[in-house]
Amino acid sequence: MSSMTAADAAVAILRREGVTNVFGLPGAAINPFYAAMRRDGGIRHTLARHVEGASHMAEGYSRARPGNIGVCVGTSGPAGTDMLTGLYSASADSIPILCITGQAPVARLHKEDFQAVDIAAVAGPLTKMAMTVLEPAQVPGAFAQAFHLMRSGRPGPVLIDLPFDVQQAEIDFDPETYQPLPVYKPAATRAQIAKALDMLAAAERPVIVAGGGIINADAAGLLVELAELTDTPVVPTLMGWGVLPDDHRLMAGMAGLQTAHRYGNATMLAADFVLGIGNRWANRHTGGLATYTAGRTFVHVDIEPTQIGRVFAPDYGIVSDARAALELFTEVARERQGRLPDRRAWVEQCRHRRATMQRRTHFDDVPIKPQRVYEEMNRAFGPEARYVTTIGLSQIAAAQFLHVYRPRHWINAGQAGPLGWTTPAALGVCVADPDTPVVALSGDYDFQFMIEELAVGAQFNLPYIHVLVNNAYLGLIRQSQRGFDMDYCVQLSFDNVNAPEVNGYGVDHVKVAEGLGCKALRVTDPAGIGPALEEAKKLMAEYRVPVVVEVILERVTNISMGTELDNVTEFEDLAERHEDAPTAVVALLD
Ligand SMILES: Cc1ncc(C[n+]2csc(CCOP(=O)(O)OP(=O)(O)O)c2C)c(N)n1
Ligand SMILES: [Mg+2]
Repeated sequence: MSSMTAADAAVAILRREGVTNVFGLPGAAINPFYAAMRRDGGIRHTLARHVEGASHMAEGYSRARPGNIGVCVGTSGPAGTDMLTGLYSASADSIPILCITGQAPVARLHKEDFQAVDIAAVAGPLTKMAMTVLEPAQVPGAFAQAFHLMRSGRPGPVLIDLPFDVQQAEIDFDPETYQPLPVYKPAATRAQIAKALDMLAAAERPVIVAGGGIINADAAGLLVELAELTDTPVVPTLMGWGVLPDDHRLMAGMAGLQTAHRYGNATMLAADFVLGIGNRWANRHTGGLATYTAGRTFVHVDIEPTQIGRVFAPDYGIVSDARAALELFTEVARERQGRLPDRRAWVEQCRHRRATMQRRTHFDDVPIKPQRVYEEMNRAFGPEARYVTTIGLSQIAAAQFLHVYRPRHWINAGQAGPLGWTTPAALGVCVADPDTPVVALSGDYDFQFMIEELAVGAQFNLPYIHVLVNNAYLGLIRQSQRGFDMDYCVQLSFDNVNAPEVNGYGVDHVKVAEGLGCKALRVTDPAGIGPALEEAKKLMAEYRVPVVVEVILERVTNISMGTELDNVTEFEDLAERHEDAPTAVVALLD
């Protein structure tokens, strides 16, 4: 048994639990923890420019690779409150991150000490555990429990708050014999899986709704196997996008009100049976429940027991980790080979919808129409690209037009959608996986929210390409204000006295990005997008910093969206010939 500070013990546990990277920003109250990290010497620290940025970097880090747990560290008071948005976003999307904060000394917590805030109480509803550790000897147990909780059941974030004197106190702790706690994951039984497969077999037009839980469980391969064994079309959710490649014959498209395909919604509405796995029936996926559920039978598989029946009552619910369920699903389906229904006609109908119901992307207009940007991105980036984005018309159009081929290659703050998320999350992804090309996508407002984090990419040599679609508008809110017949407080345009060349679009993003140490290009002509993306790849390789490609868009383009799966408004011409949607995965049938 050796004596060490509680902060040393905390760092030793981080190492034993596999942590190699943290994202943070020091302050006086967390200095003992930083001193312990320095003594340890084995943890790489990325210095954020805003503490909220550190929390989203941690999210990006967790989302990029199976098993990763991003850690964000800040001092007492405002550092913790800044990280709340990351905790919310992580908990909403079932992502484990560990947030560590400094705190005022225990004896002064109730004295309104400088930067003393009850962060554990504030973070409570956003985490699986939020704890101010008052006894130094509890520190090892608190950290062990944190990792146990983050990995067990529905994954999610934890906050540990360490008072200054608790960090410094000496405790007895033996890192050599420290053992991570067992992880709890409920598993379906054979009888449950057999019943669900009976229901699938009894249906005529089944689909699988594949959610982010499958990606969390690192079980995308098994999902594809189940779809192929039973010949069932798959509708990925926004969080599940990438579980099967977009060019797979059973990819039926995404369903929903915004981030969805016309053919995805049509197939969903034509289905008579839905097997949901690791999904949560998000309202932007279902739209109105009456339309979503009418005439359909539902089986819902989820790791969190209280998720079953939360949004609507399924016909049958199974509490299970997605991997455990899919292992049994594939096993039982394999045993039933030869006795499963022939789905060829239904699969062909789904495929036909995919080949006929496409939106147009090919526009030559100047200013550029957003659809064209995604067409050019499809050309410039192949299956290896990892897309990172958050919210806005930019994100919605990206989901409608981009192609994703692998799990964790669409990294999106699906439920919380915090503006500013994209840049720090992309940096966290770059730290987690420096070998896979990262392409971030932002609207101008999302980009401006946490623009300072670009300096982190320049300082720590985290190269990625940031496509910035600039309409000088809070575009999504402008579009939603049509319902109020207004265009109020949503304009980002102004005459920039230093940059007349931006023609009234306001912020000169190229200059700001360059000022922060990055490379940046601006494109105003659709023919220039492709060459700019190729140039960006070269600049990224040469300078090893983020490269921003700003595309000046037409100010007003409405993007398809609606209120019900059968009531999505199309604003642009639909594709009629292949040349209208030349990068669509399935060639258009005229
Ligand atoms: C912190 C936060 N505040 C407000 C919103 C609401 N919101 C969603 S999209 C949006 C506008 C986004 O503008 P931009 O990033 O330029 O994208 P665009 O829609 O123009 O493509 C706003 C204000 C939000 N998602 N997050
Ligand atoms: Mg905008």
